[in-house]
Amino acid sequence: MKVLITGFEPFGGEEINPSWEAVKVLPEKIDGATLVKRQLPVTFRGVKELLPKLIVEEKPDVVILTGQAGGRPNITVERIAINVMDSAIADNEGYKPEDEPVFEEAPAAYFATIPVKAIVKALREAKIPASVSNTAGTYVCNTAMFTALHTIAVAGMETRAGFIHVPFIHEQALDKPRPSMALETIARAFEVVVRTSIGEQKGY
Ligand code: PCA
Repeated sequence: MKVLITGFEPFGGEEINPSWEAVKVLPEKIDGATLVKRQLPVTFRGVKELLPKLIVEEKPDVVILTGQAGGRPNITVERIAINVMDSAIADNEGYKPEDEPVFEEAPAAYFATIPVKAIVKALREAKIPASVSNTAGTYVCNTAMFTALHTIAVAGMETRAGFIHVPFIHEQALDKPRPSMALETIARAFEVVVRTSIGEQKGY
């Protein structure tokens, strides 16, 4: 089994991105599955170019994409990615799309193919606050999730894919009254996500 797990570079004036910080500290193997860890750029163009290449080259059994959702208080497992790029802030190369499709010839949306509900249940059993999210937004994270699911669908692959949003870590929230979580907890959450995604049946 091979799991491609990604985190993002920092964006929005932050010095770190907790998603990549947590991916970095994961073990190389979880329950016999090999982890391929990659950092993604916070650019629409970058994820649309890089992710299809990575998925086609690595042929992972599971793709877990992760990103920061500053302001959310818990781990959120995204249920759906939509074919929209509509951004309130410019990405890391200054691009700020409005009402554009991710891909012209693609469906309106894709459901995650990792077991969303089972993951939330497993996280809660591990004493980690978590819930299902019904929107990954319309910024780069949604584009990454949509791109992964579209690539897999078009290629006819069996690969499961999904997206996990994480809160700020404490170090980012010291000077702002925003919810935060310990980095160790986020890393532990990712281990639970990987374990559940490789073990459970597809579906929600
Ligand atoms: N979060 C952003 C993009 C990169 C990241 O970590 C988002 O939620 O779209």
